[in-house]
Amino acid sequence: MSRFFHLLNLIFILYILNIPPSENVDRNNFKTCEQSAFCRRQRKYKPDISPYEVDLRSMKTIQSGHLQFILHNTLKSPIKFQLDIFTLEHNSLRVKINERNPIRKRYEVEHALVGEPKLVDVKLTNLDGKQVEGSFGKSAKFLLNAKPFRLDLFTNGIFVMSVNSKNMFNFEHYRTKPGTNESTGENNTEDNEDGMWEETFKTHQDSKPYGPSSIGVDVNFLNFENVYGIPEHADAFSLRSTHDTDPYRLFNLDIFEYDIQNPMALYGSVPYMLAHNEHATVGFFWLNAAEGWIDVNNDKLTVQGFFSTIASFFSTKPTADKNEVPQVSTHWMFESGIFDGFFFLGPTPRDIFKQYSVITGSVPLPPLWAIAYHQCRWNYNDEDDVRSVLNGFEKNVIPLDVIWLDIEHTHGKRYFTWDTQKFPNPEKLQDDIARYGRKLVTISDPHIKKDDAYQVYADAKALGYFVKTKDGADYEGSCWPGASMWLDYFNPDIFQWYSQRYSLENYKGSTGNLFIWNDMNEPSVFNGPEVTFPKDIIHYGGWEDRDVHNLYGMLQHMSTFQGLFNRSNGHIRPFILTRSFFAGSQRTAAVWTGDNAAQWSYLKIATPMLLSLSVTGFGFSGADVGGFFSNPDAKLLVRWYQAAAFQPFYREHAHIDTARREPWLFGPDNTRLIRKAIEQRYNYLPYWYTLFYKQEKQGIPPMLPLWANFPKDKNVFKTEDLFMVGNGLLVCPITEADTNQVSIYFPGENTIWYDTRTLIQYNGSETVLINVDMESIPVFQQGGVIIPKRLRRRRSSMLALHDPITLVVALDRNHEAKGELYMDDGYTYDYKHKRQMIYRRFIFRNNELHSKTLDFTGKFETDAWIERILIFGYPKNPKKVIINSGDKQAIPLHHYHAESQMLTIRRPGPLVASDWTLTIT
Ligand code: NBV
Repeated sequence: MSRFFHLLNLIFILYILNIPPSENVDRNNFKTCEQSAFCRRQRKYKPDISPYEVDLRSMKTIQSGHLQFILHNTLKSPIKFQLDIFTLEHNSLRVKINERNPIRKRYEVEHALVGEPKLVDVKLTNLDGKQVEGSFGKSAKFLLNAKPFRLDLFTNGIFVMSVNSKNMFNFEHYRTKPGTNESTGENNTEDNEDGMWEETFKTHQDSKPYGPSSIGVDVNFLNFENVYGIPEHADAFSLRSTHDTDPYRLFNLDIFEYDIQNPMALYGSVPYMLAHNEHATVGFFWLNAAEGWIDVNNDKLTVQGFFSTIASFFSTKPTADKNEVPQVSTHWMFESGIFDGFFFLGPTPRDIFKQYSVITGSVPLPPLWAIAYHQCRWNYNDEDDVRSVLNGFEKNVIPLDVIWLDIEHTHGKRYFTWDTQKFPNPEKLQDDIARYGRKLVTISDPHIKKDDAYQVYADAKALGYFVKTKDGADYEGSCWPGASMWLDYFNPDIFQWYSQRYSLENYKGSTGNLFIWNDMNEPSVFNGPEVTFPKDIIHYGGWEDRDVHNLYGMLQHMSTFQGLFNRSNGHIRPFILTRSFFAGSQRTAAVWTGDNAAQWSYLKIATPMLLSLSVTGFGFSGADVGGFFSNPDAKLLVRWYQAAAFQPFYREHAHIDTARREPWLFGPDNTRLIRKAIEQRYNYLPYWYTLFYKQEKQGIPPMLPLWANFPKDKNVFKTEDLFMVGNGLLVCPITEADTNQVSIYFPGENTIWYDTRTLIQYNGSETVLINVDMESIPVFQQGGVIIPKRLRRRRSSMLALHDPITLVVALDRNHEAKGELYMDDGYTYDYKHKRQMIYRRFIFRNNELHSKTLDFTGKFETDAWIERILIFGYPKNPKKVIINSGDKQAIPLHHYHAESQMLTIRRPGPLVASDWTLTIT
């Protein structure tokens, strides 16, 4: 009894404090590893010696850079596997392992890669018939050990990764069901293990007609202590050891009210992990779209036996007394598919970003407006509501680029339709929105309402376009519209057909100013097992959902992208936001972290979540500002606006049951603070846009962990409360309510950091207590970097397109700095096809600032000019400043502020597109 009252009391206290109990999610709806039969089997597989052996005599060179071997499981002699090794350009290696003569073909992932990876020659050495060594590229090497099967990888002569050194490679071949007539007669007790041929979870039965098919493998990162990636999890950036928890799960799910700091699956899956230490950054990507689980453990490798023969390759020598080096050992388990592993050998962070983007693609340059500020809510109720929100932005002089409509705008959750009571004239509404260069985004979910009067349903039904049950009927489940069906985008005809729903003709009431949000595409099925598809339903090609599950969301948003692309005949860059994603999704959609909550802890976890996404290719991602569930107080909301102003995708969004929270509803002072945060975003847009351009070209995400810029500074390998925007800005979100001081470690020996607000200078390699108030969060510019900004107030980014530029030159200890500026029309593909763009480099050296083109073929008409140059860390008041541009010379006014060491050059005047030199004497 007293316990009961204690609990009631606690709930009451949480209620008055407006703190929901920390456990939101109903975990019983989702499997643990123990409840997922293949995970259970794989996790406990730990033989002393691996039974897998490579027959080195079977080696065939299929072509230069592609070798093939036969691999045996010596405990199951008739079963043979094929091992393919591909040496790839950019210091990368691909290894495939598949059954040689399977009784059923195993699924190989489509749609994720950009194309067929390019091979490079390999130089082979056969070592005593026991090992094969292959050198390729600039500095990469693999060592294949035959008995047992083990693969070691080296970069620049350093031993970095090892596969199956813990003997956990375990490939479940397809087999006939024991007891059936065609049984191969294998006397294998494992075959009768529970969960191999059927599995029940809650009331759902998985029929498993093909039996066990999972694959497990250990991949170990030698001499590393930190690994990152494998989103999506609401967890730490440097992945935690899963010794005492479940493994990290990769299975696209809609987890209602997800908890933070745990390895549960979320909406998207990217089976890609990076490891970083002061010597190298490396990566491992297992291209597999089935359900996956990954154990992570920090342990030590004892350097004896084989490892002592290669001890000279360790980047840190094993200590004599202990004979040990640290390692992160990881154990990967997928339910089906093949082993298709990519090993990226870096060795620098930049190399890694490039290497992964060569394989899966990079985020294409978004339209400029898409990286500006977005206002969303479930729901803006009708046209008047939308207009009044737009007016609010006018009245309060807050810039805005995009307004969003959630599911209630449709006729009963029938996507591609409008609730005509609430939205009688959507075209007119979009034209009005477009008046200031703004856009509308509408939601389009994948569930199709089962209603013969709904054209999309009726047509798809007639064409047989829905995903099928195992018995061949149309699969029916429930979602927002009630009884629903799901399109099978895996079929190219259906993919095309769905994309055509977005044409202006088919999507009545849409205009060229409307863009798309794909939600619920894991897919979320309210009455399905774990709120998604049953694993035994069938997609195009006869594949079970088990094989392809994590691709479903990606295929929907790729098809949406195709639709918007075709709508403008390939002229205008589409914008799609997706909740579900897989490796490769970054090529066609931005992502957000789904249904977070209005709590400080969710603001805090947004940084590690976005960093994990960034380093795995998702440079265009964000979290709902303010938190989706429940109501943020003003302080939390302001802090969220301030942090997200420096995160790639910047959108305020809230649940239908929450109080309205447009920026002006929290009193004039908070309105001012929110305005200021949003304005900061607009001020830095030229910098952001330049970073997004670099991302398209080089795969470098705009939001970065500190180690990406300071790879040798060990103090930042776990940092997740600070992040960088490019190499120029160090950002410290404030994630606690009453903070008036934060302790910040500034990375980089010899680096100077300038507080962007006070211009106080800090030294790298020092930890400093910084005072904080509500005006802004701490943001520092790195000495040595030049950042382009736009400081004029405008209603939207597109209205500022040709506005003048301010250059902020932060000098390093040698009084030097450099930076870049990219510009184009902000919305078409003309920058690609017609080279209508400007890409410039600024260099400050020997008291001169030069502007030069980085791209001689580019040309973009603009009268944008340099309106102001601010130089931080300038040592003295100069006599004179001269600017030379072409045959013109000018002597602009300058002002020196001795205390802050800032030199301001007013209206220097050259056109952004021209070459010029500023000389200070
Ligand atoms: O469409 C309604 C919401 C949407 O606002 C949110 O952003 C999505 O993540 N949607 C989920 C479905 C309902 C969630 C409770």
